[in-house]
This record gives sequence, C-alpha cells and structure tokens, in this order.
Amino acid sequence: KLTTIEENEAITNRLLETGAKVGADSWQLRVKNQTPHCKFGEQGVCCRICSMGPCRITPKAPRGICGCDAHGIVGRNFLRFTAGGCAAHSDHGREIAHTLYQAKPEGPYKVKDPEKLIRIAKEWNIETEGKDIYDLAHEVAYVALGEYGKIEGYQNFTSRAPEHTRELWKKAEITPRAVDREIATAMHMTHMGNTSKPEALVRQSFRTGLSDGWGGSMTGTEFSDVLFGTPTPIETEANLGVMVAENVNIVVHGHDPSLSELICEYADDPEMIAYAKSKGAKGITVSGVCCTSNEVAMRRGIPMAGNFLQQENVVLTGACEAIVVDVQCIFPALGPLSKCFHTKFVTTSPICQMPDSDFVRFDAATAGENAKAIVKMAIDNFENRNPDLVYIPDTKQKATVGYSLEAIVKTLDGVTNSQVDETGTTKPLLQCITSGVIRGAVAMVGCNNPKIRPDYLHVELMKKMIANDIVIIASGCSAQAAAKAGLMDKAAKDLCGAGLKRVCELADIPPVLHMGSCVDISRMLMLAAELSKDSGLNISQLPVVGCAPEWMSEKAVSIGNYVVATGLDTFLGVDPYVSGSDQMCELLTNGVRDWVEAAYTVEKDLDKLGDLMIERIEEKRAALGI
Ligand code: BF8
Ligand code: SF4
Repeated sequence: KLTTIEENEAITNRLLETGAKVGADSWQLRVKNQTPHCKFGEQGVCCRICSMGPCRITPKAPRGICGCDAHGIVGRNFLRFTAGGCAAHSDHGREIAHTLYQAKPEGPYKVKDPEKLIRIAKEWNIETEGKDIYDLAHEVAYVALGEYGKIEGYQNFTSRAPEHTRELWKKAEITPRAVDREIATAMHMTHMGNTSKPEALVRQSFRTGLSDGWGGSMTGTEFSDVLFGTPTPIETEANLGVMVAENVNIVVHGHDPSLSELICEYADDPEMIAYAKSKGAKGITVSGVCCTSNEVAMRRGIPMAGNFLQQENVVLTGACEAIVVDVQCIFPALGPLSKCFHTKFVTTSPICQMPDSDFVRFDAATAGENAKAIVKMAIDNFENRNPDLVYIPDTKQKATVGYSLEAIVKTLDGVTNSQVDETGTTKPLLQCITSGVIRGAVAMVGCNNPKIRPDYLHVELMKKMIANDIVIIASGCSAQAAAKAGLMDKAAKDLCGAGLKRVCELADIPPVLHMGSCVDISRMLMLAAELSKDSGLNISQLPVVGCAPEWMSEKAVSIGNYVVATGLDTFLGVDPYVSGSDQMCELLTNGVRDWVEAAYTVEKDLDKLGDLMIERIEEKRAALGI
C-alpha cells in the first residue's frame, strides 16, 4: 500500500503544530509572505548585472538602459543560472577528487573500488602496470583535478559519449572544454555589454551544462564510487518514521558523501553505541535528507528521512539530536529552527556557512576526529531533549536502492534469453524495450518546489508511467519521493502494466530504480551512452526521456541542459524563468533540436505532462518500427 500525499501532508500539519508551540517559522509560512512572486523575476526580464539598472522589461520599456531587449536579458539570466548549477555540482566533484588525492591505506579514506580506479586510469591513458593502488589513486585524482582547468582539448569523460553525439556537439560548438573555463566563459559572456544574442547564450548554456554532466558531476560520481564503493542493490527504508524515538538521532543532509560516510562509520562504532547507552539512549540512528542521504542509502542502506521540503520536518520531530550538513540545498532556516529545539545544527564546510550553527570544519586530514566529535556532540545532546515535543510519525516504506549502471546491467543479465556474449552489456534491457515488454524509460529527477504539492508530480507521474510499462530510473529528491511513497518497494510491481511487472518479477527489482544523487545523473548519461552503443542507435532515437517535474535549483537547470544536449527530450513542470522571451522559449522548446536532436517541454498540467512523455516515447518507438 502506497503512502499517499494526503498522509504525508497530515504528518506535516501535525509537525507544524509542534512548530507553532515553540514559535518556529516554516517554509509553509514563508511562502505566504513571498506570494505573489515578482512577475519580472518570474518571466526572467529583470536585469541587475550592472548598476545602471536594475532594468525591467515592460511593453512600455522594451529595452534596458544599455539597450538590451527581453531576449538578451532572459538569455543571460538563463546562462548565469546554468553556471551556478554547474559550479555547485562540479565543485562537489572537485572536493571528491581532492579526497581521493588524500586517500591512504591507514587513513579515513581508502580506495574501495580499485577496479573502477584502474578502469578510469586506462581510459585516461595513465600507466597502471605494477603501480601501488594508492599511488595510482593520487595520479588519477591529480589528472582529474587538472581537468577542471585544462588548457587545451576537451573534458576527458566526453570520450564516453557515442560518436554521433560528439559529432553533434562539435558541429554545434558545444563540446565542453574545462569546467572552470565554461563557468568563466558564461560569466564573461553575461557581463554588461557582452552577449545579448539568445542563440549564443543557449549554446554556452549547453556547453556549460555539458561540462557539468560529462565533467564535474561524472567526476563526483566516479570518484565517490572509487572511494566508497560502487552501489549494488541494498534494502533500506524511507520517510520520517525511520527516526527512532529511543535512539540518538543524527540526520545527515547535503551532498558530499565524504562527511556522511564517516559519520555513519562512527555511529556504528561499538564504543560510541556504548556511550549513547550510558546517556540513556538505546542506540544511534543515522538517517538522511537530500542527496547526502541518497549517497549513504545507496552504499550502506542508511534510511532516508526525507527529501528537500521535508528538511524542517526532521527537526520538528523534536527527536533530532543533530542535523549535520555539508553543502547545497540546506535551508538557512535550520539555524533559527534548531534553536527552538535542543537540536544541534552542525555546518561543516567553508562553502556552506550559516548563522546559528555549530561549525566543525571538516577536512580530509582530520575527518576521522571531526566525525567522531560530531557523533559525540549528538550523543551528549540526547539528554537535552524535551520529551513533550517529541513526535515521530510511524510512517515509512521499504525500498530497494543502489542501482548504479553496473548494478542495473548485472541485475538484468539473464532476464531475457540473451546470448552469453551479451551479458555485462545493456543488451538484455534493450531486448525488453525492443520486444515492447518495456515501452521505454523515464529518468525522473530533481527537487521539490513549494509551487507544487511536495512529491505530488513525482509520484503521480511515476505511477502513470509504470502502469504504462515505462520503467523509471530516479535520482535526487525525486528518488526519495518514490521511496517515501513505496514505489521502490518490490511490491510496487503490482502497480505496473503486465510487461514491466513481468520484468520486475524476473529480475527481482522495483519498477522505480534508485540511481543515486543528483551528480549521479551522470550514471544516467552513461546508461544512455551504453544503450546507444549496444543498439547502434543514436541517443535521441531511444525511447527514453528526462523529467524534472518539481525542480527548483540552479543545478537542475544545468542538468536539464546537459540532458537535452545529450539528446534526451526533457520535460519540466516548473518554468525556468524564460517566459518573458518568445525567442528563448522557441529556442529551448524547438530550435535546439537542430543542434542536439532533443528539446525542452514545459507543462504544468500533470495529466498533460504525463501524456506528452508517453506520446514522445511511443513516437520514438514508431520511428524505429518497434
Ligand atoms: O542535488 S534534487 S533539492 S537535494 S538540487 Fe537539492 Fe534538488 Fe534535492 Fe540534491 Ni538535486
Ligand atoms: Fe540594465 Fe543593461 Fe545594466 Fe542590465 S546590463 S542592468 S539591462 S543597463
């Protein structure tokens, strides 16, 4: 039985009552204060990139003071949005590469997947023969770090894209060079008095996005796997009910797994558990929010307390001893909110510093001590809990997660009567698709956004897709929405059409596959590339589309750009502040198809959005004659 949106809303309302008792603020209240939103901002026609402005475009004032029109302003804003997202993802990837650079056999960070490390080294023409694995790790990490500012050529990982895709990029002049360079180019192009031509701004948006997807994000994913292990299917649970009233509850939140991995390790340490018991708790429970949660769920089965718009709820349970954050998607609201409770709000990264938090500066050299100190801080805080404020709903769902590309390939081996030489490839999956047992796939990704009932579009669209024999690969907060609802429980096969249900039974998988965090959308790129190579089809011919129905962050726009630029049609449920320029809208929803064989669709109506995706998938099948 699925957990409904209404049930989740009832829980939230109950928690907001606690909030009211202690005088806590909440996003639900702040949304009211911010509504209606500024129309100029919403349409993308406000420019404040120089101090002659801010300039706002209206029918009476069609140009800014410098003469820039709506199309230039919307285009520049769109590119800057992309650059922000690319920077966040890619810098996260860079941090991971730094961590790998400092890995040592006796230190807190080790090489857990040497096979993957060697594979990457070979791909990058780095000599592996007779080398100590840690020497190799440092060498590969050094090259990865150099990739960010490489002087010539293109991002190394772009060679993983199919030849046809690379040809398209070359022709469109959007092959990503170095991450730092694409971001700098984006900022330079959008400086006052530079580019105001939409076409050029969209090209650079794509190139910047591609440097994220096939650069920074892929670095994040691949080196996280090297350090912490490549995910394999594992059981876990999701929703607030994973917190345990009798235990010390530590919630990890953010994106970079370097910190959370060690927190999980220390929370599992018998010495720490004994210490927690000495303080009156029964044990220690670590659960997660947002993508950090996805990372530790995929590798350790750590339960997922919730996604983006549930972060305040975690504190509102009154049973959170510490919410420990690294970077990105963290509400500054957690500072004042934690002050209404006993909760410690622990920030750990110089990239993410917030008022009303305890800052424990985390770095690779002292990571072990830092993590231990944080776990101890949480345990010591247990006795400060006010029992009268504790309410943990018992709602949770089982979920099977951990579907990296490698895991998907392995799981599907043997599902069809494929030849021996086809194992270890995506051919069994292709066979399911070409035979029509599975009609296609949707990559469901992205955030929650108060503009939409939290999780509603994610869950309803997924239900609709699987009922139509379309398999879902999910990441980020979309994956957590699915897990909270129960769609990652293998029993959800009963909600599928007959074909997908059969595949779920044969392969023993849920119909919604958790592929990881948002940087792990790079796993989806690799899957698309493998499907293309194994089928001989172009990526754009595959019956696969992307969808971010409730997106909110700059990162999501960067993702959208690299997914479209890789050849996959992408469907959005929230407008990316471009409605103020018909030229930008036309380019993004149609014009770019000439360059990359894919485009955006923005549709706010749930039923229409779902129908359009199914239609697109069926069109692609018809074009292939399957
Ligand atoms: O990177 S899906 S709200 S947590 S931005 Fe943030 Fe959006 Fe969640 Fe992960 Ni992705
Ligand atoms: Fe106004 Fe032009 Fe300055 Fe933008 S760059 S704020 S449109 S004068």
